[in-house]
Amino acid sequence: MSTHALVASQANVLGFEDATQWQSTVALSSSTTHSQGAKSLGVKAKGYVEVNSVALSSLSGVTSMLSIDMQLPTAQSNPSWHGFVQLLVSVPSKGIYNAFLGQQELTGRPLSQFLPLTFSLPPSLVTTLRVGGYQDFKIKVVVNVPWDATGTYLFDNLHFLADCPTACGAHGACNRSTLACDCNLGWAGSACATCAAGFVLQAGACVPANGDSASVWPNQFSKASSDAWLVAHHDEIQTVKPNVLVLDFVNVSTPASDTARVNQIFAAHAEASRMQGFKNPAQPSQLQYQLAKFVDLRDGVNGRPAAPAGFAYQNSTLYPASASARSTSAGVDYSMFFGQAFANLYGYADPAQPGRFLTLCELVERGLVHEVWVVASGDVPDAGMYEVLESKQRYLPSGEKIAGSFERCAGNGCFDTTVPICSRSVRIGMVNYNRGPGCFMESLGHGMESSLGGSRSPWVGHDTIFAPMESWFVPFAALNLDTKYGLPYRNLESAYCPDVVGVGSFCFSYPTTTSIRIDSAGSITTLNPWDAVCGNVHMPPNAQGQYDICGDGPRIGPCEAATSTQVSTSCVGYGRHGGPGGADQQQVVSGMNWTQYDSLASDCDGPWLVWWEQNMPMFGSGQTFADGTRMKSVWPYLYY
Ligand SMILES: [Ca+2]
Repeated sequence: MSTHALVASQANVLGFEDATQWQSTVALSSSTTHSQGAKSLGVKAKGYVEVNSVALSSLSGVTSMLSIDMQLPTAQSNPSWHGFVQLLVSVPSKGIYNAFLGQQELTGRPLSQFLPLTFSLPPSLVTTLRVGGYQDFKIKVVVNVPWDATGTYLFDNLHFLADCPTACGAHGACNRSTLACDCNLGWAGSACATCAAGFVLQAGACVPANGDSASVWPNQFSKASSDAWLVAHHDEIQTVKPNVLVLDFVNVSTPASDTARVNQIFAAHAEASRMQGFKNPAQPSQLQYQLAKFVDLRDGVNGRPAAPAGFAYQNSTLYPASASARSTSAGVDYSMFFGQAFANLYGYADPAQPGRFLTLCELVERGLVHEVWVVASGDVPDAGMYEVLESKQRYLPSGEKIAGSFERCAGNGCFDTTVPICSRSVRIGMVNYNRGPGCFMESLGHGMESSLGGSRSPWVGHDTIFAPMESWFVPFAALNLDTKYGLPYRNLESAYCPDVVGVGSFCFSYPTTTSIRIDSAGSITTLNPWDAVCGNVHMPPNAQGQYDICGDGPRIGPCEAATSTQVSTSCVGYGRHGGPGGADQQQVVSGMNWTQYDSLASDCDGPWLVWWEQNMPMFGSGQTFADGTRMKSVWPYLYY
């Protein structure tokens, strides 16, 4: 007879170093693919499987959150459902039987890499586990995956995550990355016990100080971008009327011509913000730009001298760039737009100080200006501007601002560190005076890809700005091709699509309406089914390459029915669940769907973008995520 002392060390069991300390009805194994220690536990799961630990005595390091790393196998029998994992805890001697710690969905998660899954312990369980005096703690991992799964699921590194130094109370949750409390909207402080700036306590709730509801923004309660009111009242906002400060530097143009161009851009957005206006002609415009002021900064006007003889540029001497920046076609100095010299040119008197004028930050903070559109010429070499830049306030998922955290990149550029950071978001775009309204619509579209796309912004990479914006925009704009289709890149712009001189880059084709053939530098991938949903600024769902808004290859003119590729997408049905089993309904589209906007938003990708934006979630569109929660309107988000 032999006896085995039960040597179950907490670290070895929870670290999955020894497969014999776990039991299941399916085969368990040890794998050297691990995220902790030397080994992980392999589970040959199919359907519903339980994996149970041996008994452990009084645990150390107990906190209110457990994390486990899991790796999904590459082969997935059901691409639309990967399953879920649950954790349950038992300590029979303390009267705890299968206490449920939560469930983590696996669908949509990346394959073949360890993912941390976290689970919360109720306070009473934390207390019991900390007090100790038990030898019968067991943890159960429930793995529920497709019935015909073939791969091995790996588990590793089950451990308690550190708690925040202060309890986060009823109005927040501990952020395990920062070990600080993430407060709910309206709440602030280390324990989320006080009202955030802009909110007041009313009947136990923190409500916006400027509290009442309104269907139009800005309004008497809220005027400035990044106002807490916008977040709290988002779903009531039917019409957004942002104030645009237009700065015209083009010596070779006229205010009449440039004002006409600005009005065309306003009109294109008025159309693009009509909810599916292509089929609902009576829908109102939800984005109605307002001209705050047109500031004529040309030479030879407003008492200023004409440009010197032989002046080499089409943009005036006031254009904010040094002589060397202009002669070398470097960038303009954006900080000058924020300085007092330009404040004097804008000409908004400071009511508190006679003779002084408000700076750009002050105009933004008062809600007098939400965007700056610089009308400039790009026809003669000069200091350049980015298509669009934005300084954008970041938010916690709850909608609470992250104090002092601003994303400084948008489109394909970033503000220099010398550019002041206002206390609220501000966007500065460059309108090429000699192009049609579609080109600036494209520039603003790239700004949307950046702010709404957040961590999956297709151009300059950056972090999340506000997670709920990404949640609907990323699938809408086909910025999730790695997780959705297992492609080695997130978006089609990232496929390696070499430029053919004089022809362009066209490496996507559509063998059928439901499939795509991708030629990434000779590496061919065919996907069927394929659904680009609404695509993005450069890539309509039928594009053969970037900028191919008819889906007919090199651009030669208006889209034609005979040559415009037809594809099946769920763009028009996005978030509307009108298809079989609540899926989004698909329909066949081509460039003929948006060629009706050729004259409204002429040039660049304008016609396509009008149709693209019409399909975005907006007031009254009723679009929802799979779990039924509302996809919030795009327009207020632009001024968060
Ligand atoms: Ca391990």
